[in-house]
Amino acid sequence: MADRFLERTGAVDAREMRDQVLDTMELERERGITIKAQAVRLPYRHKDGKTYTLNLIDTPGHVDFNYEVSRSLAACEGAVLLVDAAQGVQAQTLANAYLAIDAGLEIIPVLNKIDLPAADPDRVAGEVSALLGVDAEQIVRVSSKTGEGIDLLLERIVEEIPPPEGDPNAPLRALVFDSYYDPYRGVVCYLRVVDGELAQGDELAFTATRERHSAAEVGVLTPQARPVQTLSAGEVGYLITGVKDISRIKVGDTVAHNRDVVPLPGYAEPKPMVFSGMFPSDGDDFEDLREALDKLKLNDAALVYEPETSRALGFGFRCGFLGLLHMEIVRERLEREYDLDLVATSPSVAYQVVKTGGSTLEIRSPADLPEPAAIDHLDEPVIRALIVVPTEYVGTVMDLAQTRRGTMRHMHYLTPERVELTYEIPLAEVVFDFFDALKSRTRGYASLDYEPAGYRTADLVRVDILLNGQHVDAFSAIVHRDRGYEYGRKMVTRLRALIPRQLFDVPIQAAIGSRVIARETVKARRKDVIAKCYGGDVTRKRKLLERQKEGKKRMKMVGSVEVPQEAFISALRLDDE
Ligand SMILES: Nc1nc2c(ncn2[C@@H]2O[C@H](COP(=O)(O)OP(=O)(O)OP(=O)(O)O)[C@@H](O)[C@H]2O)c(=O)[nH]1
Ligand SMILES: [Mg+2]
Repeated sequence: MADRFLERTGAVDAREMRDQVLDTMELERERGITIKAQAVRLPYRHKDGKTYTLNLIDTPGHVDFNYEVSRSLAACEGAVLLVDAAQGVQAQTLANAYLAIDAGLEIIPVLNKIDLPAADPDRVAGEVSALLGVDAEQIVRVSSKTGEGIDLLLERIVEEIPPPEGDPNAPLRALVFDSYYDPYRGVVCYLRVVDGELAQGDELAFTATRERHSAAEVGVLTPQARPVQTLSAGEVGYLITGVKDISRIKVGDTVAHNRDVVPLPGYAEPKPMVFSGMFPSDGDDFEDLREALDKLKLNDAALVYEPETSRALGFGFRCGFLGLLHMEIVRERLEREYDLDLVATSPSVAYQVVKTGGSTLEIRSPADLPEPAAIDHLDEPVIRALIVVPTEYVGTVMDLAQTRRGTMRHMHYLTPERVELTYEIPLAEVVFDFFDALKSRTRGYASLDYEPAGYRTADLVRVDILLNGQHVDAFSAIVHRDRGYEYGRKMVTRLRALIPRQLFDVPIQAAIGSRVIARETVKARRKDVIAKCYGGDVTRKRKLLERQKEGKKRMKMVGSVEVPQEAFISALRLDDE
C-alpha cells in the first residue's frame, strides 16, 4: 500500500517504481517482510485544490518488531490500520490497534486485498467494526494490487487525521524516533519536530544524553534524502550532526536549542527477551564475528551481546534478541552480509535467580546458574499472549496452552466466529515451539501477539550433559522439571550417534544435579587407521596420517575424549529442523 501511495502522489517516478520501495534491506525484500520502520514525505493534492504534506511511517507488523511500531506511533497523529480482507482480524491487528488507541491516535481502519477471490470484506468489516466501534459501512476497502480505493483512502487521511498542533514559534523540541548508521555520513537521526524550528547550522542540545552537536544537515525523505534549510513544527525529516558513534545518539531523545525545555516523553528501551550463544564454526573467525556484531549493532539498537566461552564450541558471544524472528534475521545477516558460518545454541530466556541469602541475580545462560544449594528458587519470564482464532479451534488452543503451562486470563468473542484469547504463558514455552504448534493445530488460522508480563516462580531444573563424566556446557538447558527427562534423553541419543568411537568406552549422561536421568555409551573402537593400509604404498599411508593430523586440529578435548567439533555443531543444528 505504501507503494501505491508513493505512486499516486508522484513521490516515486513510474520508471523507478518497483515492489516494496520502502523495504530497502536485502533481507526484507527477499522475505517480503518489513523489519525496520521507514519514513517518507508525500505531497498530496486533494480534490479541494490544496496540496497537503503527508508524513508516512511504514512500520513492520511482526510482534518482534513491535517497538518500531510504538516509536512510530509517538511521532504520528493518526494510523492507517490495515486488515487483510481474506484473513480478517489477526492478533497483531488487535495489538497494534490497542497501541494506537493508547497513544491517542486517530485510527483509519482499512480492508486491503479486496481483489483476492478469498476476500470476504463484509464479514471482515463486521469484525473491524466490532473491534473499533466504527460503522462497518465507513470502513475503506482497497486493493493495493489493482489500486482500487487508494484515492479514497488518501482523501480520508487528509480529512480525518488532524494536522499537527505544534507551535512553530515555541522553543524547538523534536523527537528522535529512529536512527541509523551511514558509513560515510555517520549517524542519521530521524525526527519529528513537535515545536519550533530546526535549521541547518543550529547548535543543538540533546536533553537525555546531555550532548551538544550542530546540525550539519537537515532534510526530508522523499523517499531519497533531500536537504532543506529548515524543518518546522509538524514536519518529519532527518538530521545529520557528524557524530560517528551511534551510542552517543539515543532514540527517544528530545532535540532542542537549549536544555531548559521540557523533554518529550521518550521510549522505554527495547528489552531482549531471547538469548542464544553464537559461535563461529571455525574458531579463527572469532574476531570477524565481533566486528560483524559491532557493525550490525549500529543499525539495530535492540541487539545485545557479550563474549562467551564454551568448552564445546570455543569462543563466541551470548546474544540477546527481541524474539525468534529477530534472532533468525540477525543470524542470517551475519552469515550472509559478513560471510560467517555460525553455530547457535538453542534459544533460551533470562531467569531471575533468588538466592538462599535473599539476593537476586539475572542469568542469560544456563551455564551461569549457581550451585543448587545457593538457590532458593527461580523466577521465569512470562508473557501475556493474545491469540485470535476461529471459534472451532478454541478447544484445541486451550489444550495446547494447558500443556505449555498457560493460564487463561480472558476469552472474548470478537464476532460469533472469532475469538480473542488472552493467556499468561512462560516465555520459555513460546520460545520452544509454541507458535509452530499453534499454527499446525489450527491449520494456520490462529495468530499470536504478545507482550512481557513479568516473572513467575516455577519448578525449573538445569539438565547437564556429561561426556565421560565431564560437563559439556553448550548442551545444558534450563527446563521445567516435567520436561527434564525428555530433554536429557534426546541429547544423549543424539550425541551417541555423532561421537566417534574412542580407545575406551565413553559414557554419555544427562544429569540433574548429581542425579543421572539418561545414559548411552559409545563403545570402544578396535581398528587402527593405519591397519587399513595393508600394502606398502607409503604415500597413501602418509596421506592418511596427514589427514588425521588435519582432523586433530578440529578436535575438542573433553577430558580425555576427543570429539570433532562437527559433532557438537550437528547436535545443535538438529534443533533447527
Ligand atoms: N492480491 C493482493 N496482494 C496484496 C495486496 N496488498 C499486498 N499484497 C501482497 O501481500 C504480501 C505482503 O505485502 P506487504 O505490503 O509486504 O505486507 P506488510 O503488511 O507490509 O507486511 P509486514 O511489513 O512484514 O508486516 C505481498 O506479497 C504483496 O504483494 C492486495 O491488495 N492484493
Ligand atoms: Mg511492510
